[in-house]
Amino acid sequence: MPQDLFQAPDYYLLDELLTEEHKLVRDAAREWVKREVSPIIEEYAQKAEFPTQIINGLAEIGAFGPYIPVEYGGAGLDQVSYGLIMQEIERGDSGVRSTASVQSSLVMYPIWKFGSEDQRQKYLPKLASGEYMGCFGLTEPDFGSNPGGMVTNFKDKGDYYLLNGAKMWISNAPFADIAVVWAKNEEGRIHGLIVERGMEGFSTPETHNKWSLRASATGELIFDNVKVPKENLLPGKSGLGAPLLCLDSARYGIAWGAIGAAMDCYDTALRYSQERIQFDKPIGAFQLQQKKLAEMITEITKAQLLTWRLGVLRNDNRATSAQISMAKRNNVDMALKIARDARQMLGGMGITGEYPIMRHMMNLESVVTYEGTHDIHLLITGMDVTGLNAFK
Ligand code: TGC
Ligand code: FAD
Repeated sequence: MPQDLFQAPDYYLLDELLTEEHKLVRDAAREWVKREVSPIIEEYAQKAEFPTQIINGLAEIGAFGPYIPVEYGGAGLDQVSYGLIMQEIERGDSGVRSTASVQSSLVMYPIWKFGSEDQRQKYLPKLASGEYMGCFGLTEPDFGSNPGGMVTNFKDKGDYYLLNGAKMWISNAPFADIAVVWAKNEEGRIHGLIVERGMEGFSTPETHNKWSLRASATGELIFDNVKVPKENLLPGKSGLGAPLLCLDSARYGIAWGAIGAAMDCYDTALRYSQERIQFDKPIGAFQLQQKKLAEMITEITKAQLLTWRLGVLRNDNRATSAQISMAKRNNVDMALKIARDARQMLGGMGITGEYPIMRHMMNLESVVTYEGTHDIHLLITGMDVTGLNAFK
């Protein structure tokens, strides 16, 4: 990829809504992405490999547990800072943001919120530093949008729990040291269990041939009579609401992250439109190309405002799950449309790895599906405003 010349659009002067700490955190993440992610990410996406050498850097910019208290190794930041870090990382690549989202919101968050003090002490500092990497197993081959139907289960064997079943489409699975796994007990109640690599009967085969999120490692989790120590059960919360609370936090991060991908596509297309000459004029002088750019910056600005407000509500513990669904759905859809338009603006160059747009576009096809599909989030909004359930 050519040199990373990214300049973040701020059409409505939204920087004025940020604190000095927000800007410091964001700028540190932005500089790190320019230095450590942009120069290598295309190569890793092409070879379908997660760049493990960036794990320490992710930990250093506070991307692992930004809002987890400092006493557990987290950065102790607020929700807007968390969002800004996700925005900057996804500006580099959605797959890298995935790794950070899973580690923070789907592994550290449940251990922090539903774990015992011993579990917090044992796992959180190592997850914050990147010494341990984690993954989150909710989805199963036959239960994606409907995780409540899961069949992965555990039985109480006195000294330990015996875990059986399989999870599919699990980000970070191939290299994770631990997995937070959601499974049903003998009464059919969902609980979270911490499964460690090396436990007998536990394997994590990698999923190959993805055209999307190629720089993120995805795999299965297979449990064949795995003996899980009883102290590895998360004691603080059970039921589907427990994993869904983790998803609230991760979906919120994705709402910010998608803005990052959209900004990168817009910024690339804007610069190209000023440099590329056709019919003796920069293509940015043609009305059709201006329409695309004007609509992009309008949608980015609307998403920035929506998401900043959601961050403020989350800082006050006032954001609802349905509000988070609206932002995740809107922002990912917005980013995907911008990526498609931006790709067209680059003509043939848009399909090459010389520019980041095609990679963002392909990545966003996963982002629009995971953490609740576009349709599922629409149904959540529909149910919230009507009070009527259209899922079942
Ligand atoms: P339903 O009966 O509505 O609810 C069951 C219980 O959960 C509570 N609840 C929530 N709690 C917290 N946050 C939320 N967002 C919640 N939504 C529901 C609810 O109050 C109830 O509690 P209780 O105490 O009454 O039992 O459940 P349902 O079976 O009808 O399903 C609802 C539905 C469809 C919205 C939900 O299942 C859903 O969101 N499905 C989508 C599944 C999904 O998002 N999977 C994501 C897997 S992880 C992933 O994709 C990671 S990608 C990572 C990356 O790389 O970034
Ligand atoms: P399905 O649920 O089979 O949906 C298929 C289609 O049917 C969709 O369009 C959906 O919107 C629609 N549909 C389903 N139900 C309804 C309904 N009631 N009304 C109308 N339409 C409906 N999961 C994890 O647990 N951990 C991870 O780390 C993780 N990482 C992932 C990484 C990648 C790259 C991908 C692609 C997925 C990942 N997932 C992960 C799984 C992801 O959350 C699921 O793919 C997602 O929830 C959708 O499930 P599904 O693929 O089984 O689709």
